[in-house]
Amino acid sequence: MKKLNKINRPVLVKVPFINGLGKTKGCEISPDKIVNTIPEIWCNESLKPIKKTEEIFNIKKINVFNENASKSIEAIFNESKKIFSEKSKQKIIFLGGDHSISFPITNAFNSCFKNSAFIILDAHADCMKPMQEPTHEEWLRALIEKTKVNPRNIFIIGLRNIYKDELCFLKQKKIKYFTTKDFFENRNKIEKELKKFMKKFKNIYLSLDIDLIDPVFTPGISYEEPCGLTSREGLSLFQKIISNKNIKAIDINEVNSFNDSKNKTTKLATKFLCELI
Ligand SMILES: [Mn+2]
Repeated sequence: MKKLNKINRPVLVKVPFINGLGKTKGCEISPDKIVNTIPEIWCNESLKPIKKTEEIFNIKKINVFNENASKSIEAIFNESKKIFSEKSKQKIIFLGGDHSISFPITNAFNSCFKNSAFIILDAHADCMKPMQEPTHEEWLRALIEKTKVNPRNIFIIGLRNIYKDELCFLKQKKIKYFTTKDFFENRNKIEKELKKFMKKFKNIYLSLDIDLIDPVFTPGISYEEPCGLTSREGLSLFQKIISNKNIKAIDINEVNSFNDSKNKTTKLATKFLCELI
């Protein structure tokens, strides 16, 4: 009985990996910081009480080697593949690290689930020309160019500062993307499209870069991009997405604990996390 109970808890995987050419230093300590902040959240927004951390999540950690990106990427790919193949009935949550963690995890997700799809909430497109070991600014392009992920199965919301090359790439690959401006001008239409998208795919991965939110609410990030969503708007969008049963795995990344002030960003990420119980 006890064992069954354990299986039924959402799996929470710490991934303390950074590959941001030094600019994301501070993100590697965030998985521990976020987990340690769970006791500050007494209930989620459905007023479901948050019990002891180890009673609500089945916590795992992927061992990474921040001085060796290629070894780390391989370890994250292999470990997440193992976790996906356990076929948990609950959602699987990964805590970064910077956004580079999403390259090996989404690659593993796509190799474990047929016709998988990806929803990405991010201020940046992360579609710069990838290096051998894709950084947090390149992971999505690497995923499309180096793996079998279908670019038409990608849905991005929140873009507000991207390079010309990235825009060309998004258009050329026919990736569905919406800017922060689009979101505010056509929120209902985008949410309807999102709903349709989520109905179409049985296995969806959600990646949340915390810079979707305005830096006023999130001082603990590596690149500040003004005029983002408020924390309320971001959480409400997140709640709408995770309520869909086709969302099988989620990552929350780019919380930079070194730049944080009064634990604000960490606590916000923890609040997002607690919506998943
Ligand atoms: Mn990103």
